[in-house]
Amino acid sequence: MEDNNPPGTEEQRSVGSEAYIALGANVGNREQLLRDALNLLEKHPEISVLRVSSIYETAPVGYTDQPAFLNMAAALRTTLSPMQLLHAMQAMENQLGRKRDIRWGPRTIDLDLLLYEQVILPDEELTLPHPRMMERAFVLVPLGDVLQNEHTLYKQVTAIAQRALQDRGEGIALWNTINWQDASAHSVS
Ligand code: X6L
Ligand code: MG
Ligand code: MG
Repeated sequence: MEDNNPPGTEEQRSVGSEAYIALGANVGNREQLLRDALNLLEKHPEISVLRVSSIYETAPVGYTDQPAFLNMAAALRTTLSPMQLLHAMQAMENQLGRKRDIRWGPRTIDLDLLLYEQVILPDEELTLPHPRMMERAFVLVPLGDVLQNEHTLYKQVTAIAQRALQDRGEGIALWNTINWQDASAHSVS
């Protein structure tokens, strides 16, 4: 029998919209918090986690007197609108103990919506694409792992990411790699 279907499940290739998010954590068990966030996203009935980046340890930017971050990125497929997805991500931040005290300060988990299909949204609550993503190596290095070659931003993002990874001054180092396909449990312990 011949298989003429493109790779991936029907859900992965056509239902809903593709979105890219950035994840960060610098308080508590940082790697576990990233994994918990991915599992919460996957558990949501209208979100599927398609691909995950490596995890990078990154020097804090903006407010520098705080612990190092673990940062990563993920490609999602979702039937939620951009604003619904943002609100779902904020609920997950709260569920994972996010407290909002110091601006740019330490956080158990930070989930940022970077891209949603080709949507351009100049809303005060949600700006798409994320207005500062192209200036932040701790976003672009992991994003380069999950963007597909065909994406309109692939060349630009991976060019900046390669330079940042080679330049030790950017303070970004590979920490660990998650094999999402083989992470069959996908459960929050
Ligand atoms: C001047 C002024 C230059 C402000 C940069 C940059 C502010 C980034 C905030 C900035 C400025 C941010 C993370 C982080 C934060 C993170 C790492 C932010 C918000 N989040 N550093 N700093 N990873 N490494 O996820 O992104 S606070
Ligand atoms: Mg952030
Ligand atoms: Mg945020």
